[in-house]
Amino acid sequence: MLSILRKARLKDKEMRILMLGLDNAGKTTIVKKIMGEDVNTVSPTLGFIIKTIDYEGYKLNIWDVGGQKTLRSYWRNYFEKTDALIWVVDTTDRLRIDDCREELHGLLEEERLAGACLLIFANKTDVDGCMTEEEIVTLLRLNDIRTHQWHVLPSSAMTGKNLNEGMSWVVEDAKKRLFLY
Ligand SMILES: Nc1nc2c(ncn2[C@@H]2O[C@H](COP(=O)(O)OP(=O)(O)O)[C@@H](O)[C@H]2O)c(=O)[nH]1
Ligand SMILES: [Mg+2]
Repeated sequence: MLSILRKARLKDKEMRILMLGLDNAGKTTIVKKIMGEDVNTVSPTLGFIIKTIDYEGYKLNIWDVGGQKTLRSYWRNYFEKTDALIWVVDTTDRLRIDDCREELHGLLEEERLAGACLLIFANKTDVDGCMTEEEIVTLLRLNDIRTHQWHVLPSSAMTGKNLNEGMSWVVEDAKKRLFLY
């Protein structure tokens, strides 16, 4: 049933993308940068923000949900009908990388996210001393993921590095999985 709904929406060229990760990872800044907005005026997200981006003829509805510990229990309210999950990691935050891994692997067990592909933005790679892509793969145990198609990209919401590449992967993967083309 869900997959039928999904197909119908894809025919309308609409996708629902859920942007999650710990607080301060750069989710809101990434969305702003993609939208061409000023990235120097971001404040912590207390609830959620929905932004619609037109991308290669697709209407991408991006849900940017607050990541503070107190808000994480509300994430599940946003799972329904998600086509893609974008997990944003702060590559400068070594202290919380274990917390980040636990939250991510917990999410992937959610039945309602079963059909979604997973893009991981290893963000803030413009900062010296940040963790490398290889470190992120190891520390987040990405190679253990069997349930979802995943892809990791080093990114920067400041310079815009790999943001378009990421959105493009998400759109291509969603199209492929639905055998519409
Ligand atoms: N250097 C650097 N700072 C970033 C980057 N992305 C976000 N930030 C900063 O990190 C902080 C948290 O960003 P925000 O988008 O609010 O994170 P969110 O809680 O995940 O939505 C802000 O001070 C941003 O300016 C990045 O790619 N590079
Ligand atoms: Mg935010």
